[in-house]
Amino acid sequence: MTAQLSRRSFFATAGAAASLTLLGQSAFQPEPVSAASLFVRRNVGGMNAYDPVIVAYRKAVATMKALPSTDARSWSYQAAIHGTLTTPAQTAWNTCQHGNYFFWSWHRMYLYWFERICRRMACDDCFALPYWNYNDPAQRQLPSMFRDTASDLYVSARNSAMNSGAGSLPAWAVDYSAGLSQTNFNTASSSLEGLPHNQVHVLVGGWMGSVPTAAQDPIFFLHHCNMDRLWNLWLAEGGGRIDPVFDNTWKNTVYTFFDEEGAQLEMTGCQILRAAQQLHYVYEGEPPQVNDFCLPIIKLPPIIFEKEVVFRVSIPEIRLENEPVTVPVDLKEAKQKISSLVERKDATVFLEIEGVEAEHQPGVSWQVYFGPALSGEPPEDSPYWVGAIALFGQGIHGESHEKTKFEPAKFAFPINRSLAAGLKANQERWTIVFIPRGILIDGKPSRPKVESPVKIGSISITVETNKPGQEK
Ligand SMILES: [Cu+2]
Repeated sequence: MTAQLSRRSFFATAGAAASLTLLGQSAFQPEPVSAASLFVRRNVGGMNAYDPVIVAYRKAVATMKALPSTDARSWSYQAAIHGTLTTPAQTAWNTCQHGNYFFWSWHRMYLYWFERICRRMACDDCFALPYWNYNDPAQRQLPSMFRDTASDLYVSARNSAMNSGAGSLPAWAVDYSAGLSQTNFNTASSSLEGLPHNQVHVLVGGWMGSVPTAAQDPIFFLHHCNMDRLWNLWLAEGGGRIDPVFDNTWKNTVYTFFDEEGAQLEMTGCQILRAAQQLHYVYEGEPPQVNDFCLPIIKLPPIIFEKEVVFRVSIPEIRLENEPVTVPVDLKEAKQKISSLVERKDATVFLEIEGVEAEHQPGVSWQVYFGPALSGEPPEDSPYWVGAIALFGQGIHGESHEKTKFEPAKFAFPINRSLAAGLKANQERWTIVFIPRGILIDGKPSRPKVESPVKIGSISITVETNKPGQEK
């Protein structure tokens, strides 16, 4: 009885918050939350098809699929909010944010309202979305209930080996330590968007590999819960990590969604900073959430980040196809400067790869190596692996339309570790190598065929430095 009462008061609170939103976000006040009204987004690892969370999600998916597509709570409408090629576009369609600093905030809002709709559709007041923790070596296959062809969670438009269970995500594609170690919000968000986010989209493949279809696959929401969880984990690392609460555009840009009644509403960044306090959910197993606030008295960030180009790599025309591509880099003239930067604690050096584009989804990821000339494959734990390129959201001509204009993709890989190792070995001739990669099949690396070659516009070495800003 107590639980039910608190649940009802939760809905009342959330409803009040939603209507205040329409009057302007300044009126929004987070309510204190009691433990009983917190929803827990659980790890899907270890769940089976009969777990109440899975049963409820299945039911929600089936119910949403049965709604007419004009209903904003229907499966197809919800997926179209993320992206669609269907025209004419309805309210809120194609509003997903990729390749910019709204990536985390927009997807958090999207998951929140989607989850509330699922809760209603499943007639399960306790329902919360599960998350897929593919960083756990035991969870690199697609969760089993999503591979059951009789289930509403099954989609045939995926990499067939991922669907059969023979396929699994390789460790390099899901190791998010490089992203978590970045202290600048923009840098961290963009790094984690590139890896694991883009990697998982492209390697699960099929609908997941393309923005206009990705959210039609029920696994999308478990993948994005994990990305949302990584936002909390990133903040919990401390060390000056903070959300862009100093940035008016980030704080006040308004996005449109629909609630479980199908009513349209609007939301801003300031309303979703604190998952537990404002949105009433936590992730199973996460450290205590960090509570950032949009306070008007904050003038400047506690840390100011600045980025500058150190060295432009002169490159030939690069086309990434089925074979590895090697680009020689002569660092002689920049060596002094780079060695001094690598020693600084307040500087991160990046290999920036820009102007990345393809006609269609290549269906492949390129692992990027930056180090001495290679004879054969470097070992998996080589310090010279710096990241991987998988296109999702940006850089694909065939996915642009009048609502989402084409933009080339860009990637920035931290290379301090690689540079330190190379400089220690007194190395002057460097190489960048792009090696096409796919999923593991029966535990062994596969080499899928590249479906659309990738062009690279420019490569440079940049440095991001940080210095203390104004006291809060
Ligand atoms: Cu995504």
